Amino acid sequence: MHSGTQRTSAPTIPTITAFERSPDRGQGLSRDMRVRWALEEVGQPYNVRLLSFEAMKQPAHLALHPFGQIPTFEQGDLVLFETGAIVLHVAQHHAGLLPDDANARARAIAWMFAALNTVEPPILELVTVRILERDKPWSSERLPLVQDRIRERLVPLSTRLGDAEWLDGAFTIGDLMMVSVLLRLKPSGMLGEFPALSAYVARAEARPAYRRAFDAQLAVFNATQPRK
Ligand SMILES: N[C@@H](CCC(=O)N[C@@H](CS)C(=O)NCC(=O)O)C(=O)O
Repeated sequence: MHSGTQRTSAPTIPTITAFERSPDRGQGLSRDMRVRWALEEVGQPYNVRLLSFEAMKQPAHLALHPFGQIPTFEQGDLVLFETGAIVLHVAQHHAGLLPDDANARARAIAWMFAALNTVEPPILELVTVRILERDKPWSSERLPLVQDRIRERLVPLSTRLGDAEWLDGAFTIGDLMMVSVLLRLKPSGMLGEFPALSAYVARAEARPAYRRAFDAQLAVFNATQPRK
């Protein structure tokens, strides 16, 4: 909860941005999902402003997000971009996603950075090879190299997790971000090589807050589908 700042009015409900029509067809892989999930975990209601690809590159949105991407987070005078920063902000202002103990809190933040800086980059490369570079003549040659780079991250991650429920004690933003990143591997089937990590992801997906966030973003996709 907030401390140290005097509020003259009730805190406003935050607004996040998301794709009007998500390229993943509502599978929960767009990055607004992480922010929705964090907000659901802490019980903070939120509004969503949907954007077309075109609108994301217009000055109005570029004023909020320098790279013209989603998601953004607006609350009162604060405008944030980057999911790591948004999720950390949410966790720092509500109970539930960071431990009280200072060292455990620092470790949870370290796991969040590990998800974003160490595990996500090779996973994004796989998405690039499988989708954006699919038609390139060297794509099939590059694929195994990228898959091996992912394994170099998942083997030690799986070893560290062992048979624990979460990465470091209770569920934290470290788990929320790590699972969000690992979920991007689902379409490739690679997660299946790591039973402990598959079970870890499944445990997170079973959380009621995850389900609510998933259903909310799927409802957006379904609502924007042309009627047959
Ligand atoms: N590092 C950024 C990445 C944001 C990002 O890549 N968003 C994607 C949607 S999942 C996007 O807006 N893509 C469209 C584009 O880059 O033009 C974050 O974590 O917020």
